Amino acid sequence: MLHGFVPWPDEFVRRYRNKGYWEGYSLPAVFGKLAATYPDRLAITEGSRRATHGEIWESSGALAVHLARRGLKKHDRVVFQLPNGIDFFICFLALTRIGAIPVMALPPHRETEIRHFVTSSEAVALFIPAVIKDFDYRLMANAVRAEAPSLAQVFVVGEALAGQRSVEDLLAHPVDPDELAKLDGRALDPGDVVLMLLSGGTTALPKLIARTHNDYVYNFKQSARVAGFNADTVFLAVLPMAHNYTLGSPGFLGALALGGRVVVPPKADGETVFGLVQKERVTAIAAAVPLVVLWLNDPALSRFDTSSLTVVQNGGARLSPELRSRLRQRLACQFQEVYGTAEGLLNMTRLDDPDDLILASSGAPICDDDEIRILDANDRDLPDGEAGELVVRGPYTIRGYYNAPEINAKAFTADGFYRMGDVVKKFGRTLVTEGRKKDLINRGGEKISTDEVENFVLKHPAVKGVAVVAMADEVFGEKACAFVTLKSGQSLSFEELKAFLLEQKIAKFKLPERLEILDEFPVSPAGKILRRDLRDMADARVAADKKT
Ligand code: DBH
Repeated sequence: MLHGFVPWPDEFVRRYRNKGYWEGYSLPAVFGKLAATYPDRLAITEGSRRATHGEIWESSGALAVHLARRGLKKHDRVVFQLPNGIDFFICFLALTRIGAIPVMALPPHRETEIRHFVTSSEAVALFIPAVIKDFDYRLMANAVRAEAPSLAQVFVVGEALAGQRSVEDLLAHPVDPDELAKLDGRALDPGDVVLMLLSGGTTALPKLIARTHNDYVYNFKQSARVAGFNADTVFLAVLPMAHNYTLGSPGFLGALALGGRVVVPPKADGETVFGLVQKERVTAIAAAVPLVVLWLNDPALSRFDTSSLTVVQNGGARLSPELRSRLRQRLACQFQEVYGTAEGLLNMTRLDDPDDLILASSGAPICDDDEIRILDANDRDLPDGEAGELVVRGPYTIRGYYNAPEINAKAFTADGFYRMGDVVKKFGRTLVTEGRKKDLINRGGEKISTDEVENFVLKHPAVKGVAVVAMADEVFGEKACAFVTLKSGQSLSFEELKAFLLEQKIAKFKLPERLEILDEFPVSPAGKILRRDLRDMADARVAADKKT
């Protein structure tokens, strides 16, 4: 077992096995079995490229052998930053087949974040694309490697720089089938860690979420069942495949595991997406608030035949009843709200729920053994219908972050319930999210840690104090607004702040989208910054700007 992983207590291990949630086989074994049974079944379509289960299994096996030869082994952490596509799945499977642990970074992450993932996971390797939209990931990788002694190898999908390895080059060399058989023959412990996800982040730096084969296979299979996925499912993977939602909730792994196939669009606009829905007869899309808004306002939508669609999901941030209803009407398919977290718990509306739940609720847990409670400020249980903090224990919810005992003491209750950080009302098993306890900004599903961004802003020499808060936005729901106090005689423009933050090599989605300079912060009698007042101020100023 990986050191630093927090296991479930024995009693729960027994329960989850006995009830059949933990089936006892590894994540790659799920796809090995599919490849053996249906080698010629189409798995992923990416532009003009198509790959069957057999082809993907073969390539990932060959790559696994090459990686093992180059020293990668069980429990090695590998920061994984690939864009959506066939190669994503081949590389992901290759790593998990040798028991190495992909740490799922996202394409927008930049040097500062990648360095943190490498350092905190003690990664020995990095998987990156070559260049996307003028950004050269290979140069970033070299800069990270120069400062991170653990990072021995960089693997590039595409052309590699000197000292790096191209995945295509590796795959051009055939491998000895015996060598692969030997490698695949080494049984993986299904109770061991298969991958690490990044937390939505309330702390200055994202925490690592270690998920096991047993729990993650259950996560994607069970959520796929709740989404009605089957062998006829054609799943459109439009959001990042490295994110828990599109990875395994149910995501592309859930669609493939139940026998369906996956389509990867080159872009997320209405024309592209619905052109592909028509062409590939897509049945399911995992969307998020900004995409729904974009699509519903796109006249292109009416030009395409979308009759193949059976379900459109929304995850990341709650979708309003109005938009749920419009989506259902425009696309003539069912709507499904997915309220989940990379730490585990997934809630989904059921496809046959009554309309009031489909249109207004946050769904119910996907497993009967998800123990959910709503707690007051003193950790006492609240009755149904009263808003409090949602906490959860269950067969696919972690018992602790990787290697983070101090954080775990706060993020979990003494009896092992994970604190979701959301303010929620419960009605039986159905949940309705109301707000949030933790300090973060939910930018259309993308979680931004205010703490993290404040630390970056504070580095500016003109800045004395800062508070980053959520401001309401029609498309994203929330965006970040930075309130700043300045050192005497200093000035700071919005453009200067943005340029300064970009110089710190962080993901663009974290940048504040408004700057307000204050003489001093509104504070409580105890001297605490009144963030609620700042949020109201931000909303008032946005509204005032709109009028002029
Ligand atoms: O926001 C999330 O992190 C999220 C949303 C929907 C998630 O992790 C998931 C489904 O699995």
